[in-house]
Amino acid sequence: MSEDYRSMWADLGLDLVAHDALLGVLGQAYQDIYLTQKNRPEGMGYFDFVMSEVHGLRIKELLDEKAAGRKVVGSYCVFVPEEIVLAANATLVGLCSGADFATEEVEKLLPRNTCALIKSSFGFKLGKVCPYFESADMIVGENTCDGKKKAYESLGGLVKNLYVMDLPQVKSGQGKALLKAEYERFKEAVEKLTSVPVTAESLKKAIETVNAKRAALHRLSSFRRAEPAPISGLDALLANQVFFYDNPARFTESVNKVCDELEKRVAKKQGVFPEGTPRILVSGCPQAVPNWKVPFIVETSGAVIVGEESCVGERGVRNLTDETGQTLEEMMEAIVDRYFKVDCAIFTPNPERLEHIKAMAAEYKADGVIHYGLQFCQPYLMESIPVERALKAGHIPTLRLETDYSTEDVGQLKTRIEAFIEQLR
Ligand code: BJ8
Repeated sequence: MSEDYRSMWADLGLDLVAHDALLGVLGQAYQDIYLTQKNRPEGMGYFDFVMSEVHGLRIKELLDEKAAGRKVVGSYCVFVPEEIVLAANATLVGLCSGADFATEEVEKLLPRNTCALIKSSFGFKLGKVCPYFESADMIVGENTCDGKKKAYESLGGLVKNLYVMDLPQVKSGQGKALLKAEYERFKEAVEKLTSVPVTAESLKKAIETVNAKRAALHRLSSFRRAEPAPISGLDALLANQVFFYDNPARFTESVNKVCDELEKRVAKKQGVFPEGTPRILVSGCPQAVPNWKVPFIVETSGAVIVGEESCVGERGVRNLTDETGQTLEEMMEAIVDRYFKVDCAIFTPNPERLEHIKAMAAEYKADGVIHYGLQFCQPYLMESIPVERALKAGHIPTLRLETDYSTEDVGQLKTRIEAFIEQLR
């Protein structure tokens, strides 16, 4: 890493020794998991570059934007509307929450039986190793699951500008009204942060920008329906993960470049794995960078992942925001409509999610579904039981996993995943 980056990280207040250790582990994991894959589309080279610079060049870009007067907003949830952030002249970034860090320190603030994702978000802050967190002018928390909701109370004591967004838990008229009121309140908060009012013009442009990102991922997903699948699940997951970090326009262009290649591969029936490789749909909790544990095990055990029913995946990008609104009010309404459709397990009841899992399994011609649940995540673990029952009743083989970010259970997971894949052949 260049000296420039080191002084940049030091200025951000990172713990350089701990950060070096993190980058070392991350680089090795990327090498072992990603760079050992065969038949990757050439366009994935861009994403390799992004990952190699995820704490370097991208942070420098954000700091340059800040120097030019733009603000940076960090978030942990797909309910935080990027359209509003962009329209107020700020950049939205996802915050690190995909690896264990500073666990001992974290467990002084959070109970041990807190999900790995929440613990990780604290670990990156307490361990001073997330340059996104330290670059952010505002951190947005959201009242989703109980774990996050209560954890933000503690996080508030660690950061200067934590903004907590309330979210509905029921898909009712009242729930939608709450979301609308909260998005209006959020808009005002971001406008106050940036001193830039959201206008019909800026919001229209922002809606188009974010829709284009989502549409590029839709295009990528469409090729994963082909048999043989032209891209690995690991690579597709990486594109979905980079969605939360990269410059939006550049991300869209880079995904579309990969898609151009995939189009040719599909025409030539060129798969990343041989024809007949069992096809898996993964459903459940989000898999944030660098949480590649389960997809790596699946794809080194003789199967290919063809879709992610997840917020880092199709649940997060499935719906586009209607672009026909002309006034600010119409566009805000369209944003509320779009986000209110997200079928996170924090909603009760949440029947749409099961329907989406079934529809995705059919669309992507999945031979089986792996339900990915993070240990102590009540919403998804609770839903996984009726989901498994319903899928099995529909003759869709299903494997329910409960795991965390450690490597302790890799052997056990591999045994269960291999047995499941065997059953699909
Ligand atoms: S919209 S899925 S990104 S809340 S894994 S912290 S649910 S205990 S992440 Fe999520 Fe928004 Fe919903 Fe999506 Fe809690 Fe579960 Fe942990 Fe989770």
